[in-house]
Amino acid sequence: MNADDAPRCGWERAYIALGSNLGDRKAYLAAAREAMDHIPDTRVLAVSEIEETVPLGGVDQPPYLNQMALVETQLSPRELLQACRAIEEAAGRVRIERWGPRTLDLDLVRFGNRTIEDPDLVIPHPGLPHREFWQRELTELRDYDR
Ligand code: A4P
Ligand code: MG
Repeated sequence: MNADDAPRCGWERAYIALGSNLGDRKAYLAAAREAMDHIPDTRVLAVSEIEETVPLGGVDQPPYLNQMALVETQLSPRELLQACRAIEEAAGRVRIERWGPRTLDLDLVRFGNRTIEDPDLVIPHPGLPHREFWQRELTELRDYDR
């Protein structure tokens, strides 16, 4: 049995990173927060401040607005990832180039205490140790995660 198929045990807490560097960035983040609150069996408990960050990954692209959301969910990690992808698609996200510019990117950073290493889902997100802004945002939300 892989970790994602483990029986559900009620509500679990997960962190979702929001990022946008194309178009009306603030509006994309606002729409994503609203849409996340409408994911079935999921509620947004708290969000961090929005911060503007220098693009990582070596592709020449505009600066990002980044934000972190703490959610509580009864979905599995894979179901939550699928819901996030549907929200990205609704924001008109087109995947042209890996690490490249995007209207909206939603990454699953943590999911409870789970560790998952599947080809299409890695938890905690492997970018976490390298992204200071994610670490700052997680620290900001720590008091809500009890
Ligand atoms: N995937 C595996 N694990 C996860 C996870 N925990 N959360 C898979 C989300 N997705 C996960 O993602 C590529 C594949 O990763 C998916 O098929 C999914 O199954 P994608 O969103 O299609 O492509 P991507 O976003 O271009 O690639 P990736 O590797 O997710 O890049 P990142 O880490 O999202 O980086 N600079 C700043 N300042 N701020 C940013 O937010 N973001 C990126 C994108 C680059 N530079 C940035 C920022
Ligand atoms: Mg991504």
